[in-house]
Amino acid sequence: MKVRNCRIIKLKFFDDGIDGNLVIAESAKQVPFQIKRVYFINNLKSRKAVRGKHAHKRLKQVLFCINGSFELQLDDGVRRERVLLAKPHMGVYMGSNVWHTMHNFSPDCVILVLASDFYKEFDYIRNYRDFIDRVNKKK
Ligand code: T46
Repeated sequence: MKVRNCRIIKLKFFDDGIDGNLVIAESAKQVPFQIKRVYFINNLKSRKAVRGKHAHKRLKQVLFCINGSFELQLDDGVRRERVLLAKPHMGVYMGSNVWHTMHNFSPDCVILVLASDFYKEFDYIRNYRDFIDRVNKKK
């Protein structure tokens, strides 16, 4: 991927035919950090729904779309990229200092997130100008 600190994560899965699929994510293996928190987002009924619109100072996450689809927009302050998540075993690793926005959710979309730390509001950068100032300072 062209955005800094981001990459595609492919999980191992077993296609058991009429018995369904089994998809596996292991901490510090396919997921490149120790998982401290898991959360999911569902009930995205409106096509106008938007989530994210922030970056994290230290948090690392891997996002999966385990049902339906959505579009993830990534921005490292220099490069931008849009990724369509539509396969349950295909995730996106997002390191720190990546501005991310999620939209174009299908009505059946379920997003599963594996995170490297507990929820900490002070880790959020919710203002885009502050984000740009921060990434410019790091250069
Ligand atoms: C990302 C997407 C997919 C908590 O209390 N605990 C938590 O673990 C989380 C994630 C949120 N919250 C509270 C904090 C806010 O008052 O729930 C509210 C909404 O949280 P947030 O603005 O983080 O929601 P999203 O869906 O816009 O973003 C979250 C992640 O922060 C983000 O990094 O990738 O989910």
